[in-house]
Amino acid sequence: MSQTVTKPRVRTRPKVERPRLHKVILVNDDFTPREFVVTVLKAEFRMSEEQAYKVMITAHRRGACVVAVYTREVAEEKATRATEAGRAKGYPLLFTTEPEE
Ligand code: TYC
Repeated sequence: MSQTVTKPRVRTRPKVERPRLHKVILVNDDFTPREFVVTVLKAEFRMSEEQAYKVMITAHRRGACVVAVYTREVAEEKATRATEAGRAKGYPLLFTTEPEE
């Protein structure tokens, strides 16, 4: 006796998840000159003078400020380069990264 086996007609949709984004955070310190922070923000994060000043002054007043959001690799690369720019001048300027919720 022949049997017909019918597949359940349920489509499985492959789950394609977007990569989690990571924040680059500028941390305040008491030594790095304000103008240098602005210069680094403009160079590394392609910000205008006005945007860079706002981010710098927010970090200065509140202790830290989110600069931008990227994929993990790009966020880490930019944070490292920007931190290194400060270190090259002897400043303790620090950029960190953290995953977005
Ligand atoms: N607080 C520094 C000053 O008064 C300026 C500064 C701002 C340094 C933001 C770091 O992330 C920073 N010279």
